[in-house]
Amino acid sequence: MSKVVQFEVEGGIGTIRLERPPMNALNFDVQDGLAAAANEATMRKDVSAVIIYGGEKVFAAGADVKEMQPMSYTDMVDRSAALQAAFIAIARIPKPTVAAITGYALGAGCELALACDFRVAADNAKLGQPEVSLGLIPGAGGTQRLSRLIGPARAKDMIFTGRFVSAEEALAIGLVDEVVPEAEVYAAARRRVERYVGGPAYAIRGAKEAIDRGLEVDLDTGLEIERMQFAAIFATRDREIGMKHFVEHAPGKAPFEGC
Ligand code: CO8
Repeated sequence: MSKVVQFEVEGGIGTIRLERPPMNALNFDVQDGLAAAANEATMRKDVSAVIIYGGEKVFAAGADVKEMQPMSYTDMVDRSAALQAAFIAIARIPKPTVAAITGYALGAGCELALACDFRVAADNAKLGQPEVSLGLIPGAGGTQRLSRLIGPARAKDMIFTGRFVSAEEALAIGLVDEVVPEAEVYAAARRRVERYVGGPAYAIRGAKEAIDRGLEVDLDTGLEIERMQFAAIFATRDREIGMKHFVEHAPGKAPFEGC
């Protein structure tokens, strides 16, 4: 178990908790801990949804600049692959994921939130991709996931300027999905995903894979991914349970088994 990334499960919801005060700077240990936690969240049957949380004051202020500063080009060629692999592991958790954002979500911190399905932010949160101010560009998915989420022009504005975006603006441009008082962020994130506990896990998984993989390809290929996922779902027990319940009773509230 990593010291700087904890993984705890309660009531069917896994929480990946960053524990590197004061700013949860994402050093190599944190990056490796995130990859391990993503793997555990993926494999555990008792986990239906995942929250990524940095604590009550700050989500994460980016990669560890002090650790990166002495690195050479070849050091970074090697390390950047591991960093991207960690964030891809988070993005590929086949269950609903939500980032619970307090305080700063900057650089790789913002990119970590972008790797989740949803983002709940504190009303005083600040999000940004300030890498240009260090003479860098985003390196953990920011140029790709941010552009896909909020559109290329808004992403370019954030990335070219490096400015911090308030929670209010983030909500307006679709960078976050919900804004709540700081003290309520974790509870709001739990509320957002607890509806999936006891749900049709493989239908949700199939839908997530179809949406995420489909966004990476042309429409025709995306529709084919959807069609294959749709047909495959017919092999699940929950498909039988859900349709039988509809026919014999009414829509909704089917007693799914998660298989
Ligand atoms: N890395 C390392 N240390 C940090 C970081 C960071 N990203 N952010 C803050 N700290 C440290 C500060 O140096 C300070 O340390 P100390 O107490 O030893 O001096 C401590 O945290 C507290 O920070 P501040 O005193 O600066 O606190 P403020 O409240 O004044 O400011 C800010 C908070 C606004 C968050 C400010 O610290 C800041 O701007 N931080 C840097 C933000 C940033 O530039 N993030 C992007 C980093 S680059 C990146 O993420 C690239 C991703 C791809 C990398 C690929 C790698 C493989």
